[in-house]
Amino acid sequence: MKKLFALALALTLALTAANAFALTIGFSQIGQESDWRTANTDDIRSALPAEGWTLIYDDAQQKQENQVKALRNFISQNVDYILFTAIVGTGWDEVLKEVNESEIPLILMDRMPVPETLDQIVYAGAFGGDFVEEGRRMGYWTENYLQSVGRGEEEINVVLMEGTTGSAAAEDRTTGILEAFENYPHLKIIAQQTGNFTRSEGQAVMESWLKAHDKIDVLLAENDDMALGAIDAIKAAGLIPGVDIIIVGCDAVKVAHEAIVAGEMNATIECNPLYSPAVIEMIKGLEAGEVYGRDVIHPAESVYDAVGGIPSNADGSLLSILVDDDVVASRKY
Ligand code: GYE
Repeated sequence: MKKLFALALALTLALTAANAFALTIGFSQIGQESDWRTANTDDIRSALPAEGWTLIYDDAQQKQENQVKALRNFISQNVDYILFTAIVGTGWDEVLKEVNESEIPLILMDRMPVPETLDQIVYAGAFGGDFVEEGRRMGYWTENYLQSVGRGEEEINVVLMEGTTGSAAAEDRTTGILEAFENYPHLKIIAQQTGNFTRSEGQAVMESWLKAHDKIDVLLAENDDMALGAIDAIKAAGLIPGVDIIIVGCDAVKVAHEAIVAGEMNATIECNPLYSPAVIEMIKGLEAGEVYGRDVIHPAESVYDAVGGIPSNADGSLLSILVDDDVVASRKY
């Protein structure tokens, strides 16, 4: 009898332990607009199931209403956690209230809802890039590079290609760029338009700018995909990308590194999409009863370029890293 009891106890304990980790996680992704997004999706979709967890993945195809539907589906399926990236900042109050009412822990990743919404909701944790700082780095890198090539006094025409309108990544990067530019009146933004974070729209917007403006000195693209699309347009117009027009991207995806080595792009500001180690650690912590703060946790990020050593932040302490073949080979995304 004693033996039987011990066996039953051991079995119960084993089942409880197994159950503690048999988690189901709903992941509402925004779409597949860029290399950054592909890396982010692949990372989560491979690492979470590798923990033995079930991942329910939903691709909203760039539509906010699809994300709202996905969140409601996760609630009705009573998943254990919801992992959520907000395609744009506003329009979430109602559905996130429903998530909170369901008491399913919410983990925010990448693009955040606007602060007014964040203030009203409960979330277990948040991970995302420091997009304002990334924008500032685009601005400071540009000025310090121009100074390094003796163009610090010249009137410079800049075109600013923005990401998806209303998204935290685009709005905040623009804020950061404009903040840095305030210090440098010789940098003039002559055109500013969205390329929606895609290569094809980046190409189309650049084509129209090249027709409308005789002198474009610098392109700031809020992601690398748009920069790469613009490079195609610049070549088609008979100009030399990276030489006739200085090109600064954001994300630091592998293809951008290759373009830098090829001399067609000048710099890219890093934005790390690989959140799975942090997300997994947080879920395990939450399972063990830990509590996390409400501040968005930012990964450490660098700046990469074709020359190296360019001061890339407000106090000049962050120096760009020169991209060579070894750096390209070491890129994970
Ligand atoms: O920079 C861009 C993607 O939200 C940080 O979205 C992300 C941005 C990234 O489409 O390439």
